[in-house]
Amino acid sequence: MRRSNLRFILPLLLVTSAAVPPGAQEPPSPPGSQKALFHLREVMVPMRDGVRLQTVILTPVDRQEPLPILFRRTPYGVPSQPPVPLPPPLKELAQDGYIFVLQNLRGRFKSEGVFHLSSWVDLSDPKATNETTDAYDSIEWLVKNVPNNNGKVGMYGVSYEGLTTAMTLLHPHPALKAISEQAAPVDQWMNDDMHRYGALRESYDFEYAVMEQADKDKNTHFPFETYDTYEWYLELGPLPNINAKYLHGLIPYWNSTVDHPDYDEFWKKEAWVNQLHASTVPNLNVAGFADQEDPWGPWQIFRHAEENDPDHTNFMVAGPWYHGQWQSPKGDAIGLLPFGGHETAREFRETIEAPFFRYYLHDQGKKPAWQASTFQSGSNTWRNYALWPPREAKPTNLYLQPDGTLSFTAPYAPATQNSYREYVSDPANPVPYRQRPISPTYPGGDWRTWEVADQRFVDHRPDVLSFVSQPLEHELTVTGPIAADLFASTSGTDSDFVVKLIDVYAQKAQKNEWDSESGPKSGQYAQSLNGYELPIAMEVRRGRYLASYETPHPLPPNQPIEWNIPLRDRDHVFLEGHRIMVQIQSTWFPLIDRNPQKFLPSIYQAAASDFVAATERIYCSPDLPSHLVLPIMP
Ligand code: PG9
Repeated sequence: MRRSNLRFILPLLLVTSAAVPPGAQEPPSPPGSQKALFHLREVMVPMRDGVRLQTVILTPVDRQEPLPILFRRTPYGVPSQPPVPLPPPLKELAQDGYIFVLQNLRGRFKSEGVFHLSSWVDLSDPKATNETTDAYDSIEWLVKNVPNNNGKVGMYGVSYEGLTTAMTLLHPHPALKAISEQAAPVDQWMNDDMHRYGALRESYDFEYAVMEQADKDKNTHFPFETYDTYEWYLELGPLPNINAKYLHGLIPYWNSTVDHPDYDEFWKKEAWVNQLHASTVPNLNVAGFADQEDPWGPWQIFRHAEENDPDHTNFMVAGPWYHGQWQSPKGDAIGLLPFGGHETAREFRETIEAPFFRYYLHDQGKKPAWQASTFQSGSNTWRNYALWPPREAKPTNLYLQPDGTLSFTAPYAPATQNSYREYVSDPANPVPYRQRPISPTYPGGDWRTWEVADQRFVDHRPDVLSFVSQPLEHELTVTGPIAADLFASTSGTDSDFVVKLIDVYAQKAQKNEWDSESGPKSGQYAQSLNGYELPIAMEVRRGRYLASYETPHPLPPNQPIEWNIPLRDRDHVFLEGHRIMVQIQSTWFPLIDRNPQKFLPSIYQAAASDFVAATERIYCSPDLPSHLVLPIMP
């Protein structure tokens, strides 16, 4: 990439930051007067092709005995000072005694080589280098060269750092004894950061590619001219304008995205998890149910490793967390929603993460007695499961009814034969994915919690259909994978459907809330949660990829067809008195790029005139019974 050109094209306006990974980590405390707990040494570690990677080794000052190494590999920058005081995510681990090692990936900051922002691994090519081989070579060097290490290495990290951790599973170094991948993506076309089943995550893909590839030495934030990016992306128009007006072909990942609209070899190589068929290293997978970036990957890694796990070394932890929230200091709430007095992040680190590494790297304590552990939302309780999904969970259909209600009974003939509900989806007026103004993805904080935002901000829109149940007479627990099975038609030849499963909190008269003796703070919570529409699961599918991910097909206009929309694994209790809601819409902007609603060979070549309004119908009849499948616990 001709980096200097980009600097010229975006003069002065690039807002930059270094060493601040996106996601949960709160900024490290500035160095204070406290005594450093670690010695810091920076080294350049050689890889098999001669490229050297910038690596920081933090050795505890007060430990004499040989210690295991905890290793993290990042594209976001490594510290130049020992952390003082110790940030919370390190504190719980540091108590057991570790040598912490942090390394910049190839091509980032002082590390040599080229950063590809990809997860290709070809193990059949002995000359190839990738994140799997770089981790292997680094561990080989570390165990031989770091004084006083005990020969055992662990790796962990969130998101990109989770990805580099997880990719060691494909060919682990023998000294690697335990890993914890946390929010690692596994297939960037199928899900997580960049796409959802082929539907482009426009704002994320574009803003992230700029952040990591505009400048090797920095994390770069695109200089939006407006604060409300909804307005910016709408004004931008079709996607070819990104290169035509702003990037001029200089950001490789963005170019690859628009050059490869379909699930072709480029993306299949990216899907590294398809090479994984066993639990090769003890692994604590961690996922956030409300992760706005990588909610899907950890579950795929868990399932792939389950294919062969005779020693039971493959574990899953999940909670109602935003991206990486389990590494924040407390994790006692997400957005307006308190976690019932639990400090879930601290509890996770103290009772799950630290004991996991203690067992495998210090030979102390016990192996987890469960396969999955979740912090269940709704009940606000930690739950352990011997198996995931639990066998007791019974897949149960919840039907969308033509009168806008939801029920566990299928629509019946003849009164409701061929019934449907419809709306007009207009790409010129797309549904915002969160309440405007929509600030840039990074570095602001409000991106983090949009997946739990009150959906009342759209339920009045004529292009959003809502279906809602009666208040529940008993609590209802859903544990395991959820899916939507819609029968839908469009008047166009391509279209998207977004499905949201929502927990509608009870509405009570305000007087009752203020009668409580628990004081104004809880009163405020109660008031803002009165009637709150809390998303439990949300996902989009793009019509052109219903029949094949590799070869897009036009949709038959005005003909109902089946849309299967996976809504991922969940663990949630809908409390008594709450209602269940399903919302359906066809735009989710600018999170997902607008579908022209007219079939084109590539949406990324669309012109402004290609975008047309379409009438969308959701069928709710005995023959075409749109429904959700909920894994209901007894
Ligand atoms: N979600 C970010 C990311 C991970 C892997 C690839 C691309 C982006 C991250 O937070 O690191």
